[in-house]
Amino acid sequence: MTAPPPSRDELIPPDLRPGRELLEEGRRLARDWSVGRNAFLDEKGVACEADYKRRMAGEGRIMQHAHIGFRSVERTVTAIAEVHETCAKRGVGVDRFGITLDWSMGYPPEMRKGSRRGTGIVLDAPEDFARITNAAPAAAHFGDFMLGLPGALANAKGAIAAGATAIGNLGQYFTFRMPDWDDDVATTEATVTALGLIAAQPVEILVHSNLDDGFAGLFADMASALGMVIVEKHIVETLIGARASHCFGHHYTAPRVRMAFHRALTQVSDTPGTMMFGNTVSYKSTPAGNYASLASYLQADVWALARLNSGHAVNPVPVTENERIPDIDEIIDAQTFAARLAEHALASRDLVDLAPVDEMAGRLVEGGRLFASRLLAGLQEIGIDTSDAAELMLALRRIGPKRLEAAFGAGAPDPAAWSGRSSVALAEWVEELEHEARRWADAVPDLARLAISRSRLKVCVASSDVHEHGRNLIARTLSHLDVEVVDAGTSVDADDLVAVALDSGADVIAISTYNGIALRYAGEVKQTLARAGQRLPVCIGGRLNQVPDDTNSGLPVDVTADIEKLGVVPCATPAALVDVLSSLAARLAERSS
Ligand code: B12
Repeated sequence: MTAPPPSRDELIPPDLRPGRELLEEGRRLARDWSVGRNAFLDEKGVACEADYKRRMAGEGRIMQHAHIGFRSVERTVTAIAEVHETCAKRGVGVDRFGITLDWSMGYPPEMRKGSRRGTGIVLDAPEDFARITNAAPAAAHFGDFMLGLPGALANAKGAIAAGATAIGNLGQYFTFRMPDWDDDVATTEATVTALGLIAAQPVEILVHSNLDDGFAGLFADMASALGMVIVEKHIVETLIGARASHCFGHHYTAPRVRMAFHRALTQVSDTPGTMMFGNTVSYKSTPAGNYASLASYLQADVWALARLNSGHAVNPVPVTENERIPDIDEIIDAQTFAARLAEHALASRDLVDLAPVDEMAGRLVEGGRLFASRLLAGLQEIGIDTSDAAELMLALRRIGPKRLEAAFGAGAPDPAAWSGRSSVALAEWVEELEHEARRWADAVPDLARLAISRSRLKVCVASSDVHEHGRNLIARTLSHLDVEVVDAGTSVDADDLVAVALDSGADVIAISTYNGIALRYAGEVKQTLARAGQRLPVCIGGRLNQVPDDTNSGLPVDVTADIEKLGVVPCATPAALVDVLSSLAARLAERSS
């Protein structure tokens, strides 16, 4: 390990229960909680979605996935039925629905009441899960905020009883943190017990892992992301006895990259895939422009599946994704678009030169296997029992993507590189981030840049949730402007952020927020500063919206003006923060002159 390796004691607290014990407890629960039947299983005449996927793949069908979830159960149930029926009338088959649960579902049930809520749906009782799985004869996929969080066991029970046979999202275990919840031992124990319950079921349940929700959105080398597939399969399939089904896509833009990663994935896993997620980070334009991004990634996915149908469904993301939560007709349009595009793509697939795809897939597989073997050997070296699912998972979560990649990455050590190592296949988000940060820094007029550099300013940056790219972009841009960056981290509670900022003597607080809590979070930071008798400038950017408390649509609204009224600076781009730094530098220069 390049940095001093963390010790076993630093990573594994004595009170963590052995994985075998947790799995046994999960297995015992299977006596009372077993897979129920629902509209999808009955209409398709299958025991589980995996069997349906194998059958459809065998018939060469390009399956379709729709992500859906509004605040209320009622609205979500009618929306699922409406999307499925309207599409069916158009000859478009929606095979499965991904249910975007609210992040408060990550808490144990007893903690959800009165807890803060985001933009998603809350399912209180197992019956609620069954209402979803019977809304249409399509598979319900419970991914977000199920496994990997403290509410994992309760959620798994509800989904299993409702006949859901694809349950996720293992990726979130490694990166997601619930506000005001720091007990990752309890989170680990709940998740491993739930995985034991899943593995003991009489029918095959796909344990879904969205790599982009996990470390893949944070690894600089795509070979590390593929290596994580191998590590997660070791945990879920070898140590626990369930089936691991991997999804990727948010961060994969270039058609060659999507096709190569899919090819590489099928060479290290034969479990039917859940879905290839839409390339949502490329949605940076208007709906009309986003249709081009939709076509670009969907066409590549259809070409990949036409070559080897791994059971993954394609996921046409509505073109309003970068604005807010899409509405029903936008979901229907995206599904209709995908079905028609699949026909065109199947007709043009023979024009595609697969050599560059296979060349890249080969590098990813070789690099991924190297990363996985180095990682497991390296953890054994520091005394981690890599045959114990709980211990291995907690060690990975606590070490984190940056240290794992710096220590075990397939590339050669390189201190100038994002992860401290050169990459076998550099992740597109890193290239884009470096380019964007340089562009925003170079856009600052020389005089302002000089003043900022001379005034030795310090900015405390943080993100209020799992979204890191905005925060990383700001940190990188500031370092180009010779501003000292104090990193307060990701998914930080407002009071912890203010504490870090004051302790470090920061001059400004810069927040990146995306989960529809912008006004509430900005307010909490201001109140905490006021309680400490401090008046630091606070800047906030990202998605400045929030779901109004008194709403039934559940869709977030823009809160920029309300944030301004708090005396917090809303920032549409990094330029707004640079303006704050310029005026601060000018005031400091005046004072010292
Ligand atoms: C990438 C992404 C993810 C990744 C994040 C990976 C990572 N490690 O960062 C993953 C897959 C993990 C993810 C998860 C979720 N996501 Co998300 N995600 C996105 C996505 C596609 C891109 C956002 C992004 O990072 N862009 C890159 C940044 C650099 O670009 P930008 O936002 O345009 O930033 C510019 C400005 O805003 C500004 N800026 C940004 N921050 C700051 C800060 C300061 C101080 C300043 C000055 C400027 C500034 O600078 C940039 C250049 O101008 C957006 C959709 C979209 N296309 O925008 C959805 C989105 C943000 N996600 C969304 C949601 C709901 C979620 C989930 C809750 C979904 C779920 N149910 O699980 C979870 C979050 C769970 C959690 N625990 O927090 C919603 C938010 C809804 C809303 N508020 O209206 C969006 C809009 C998608 C949607 N339409 O539903 N997500």
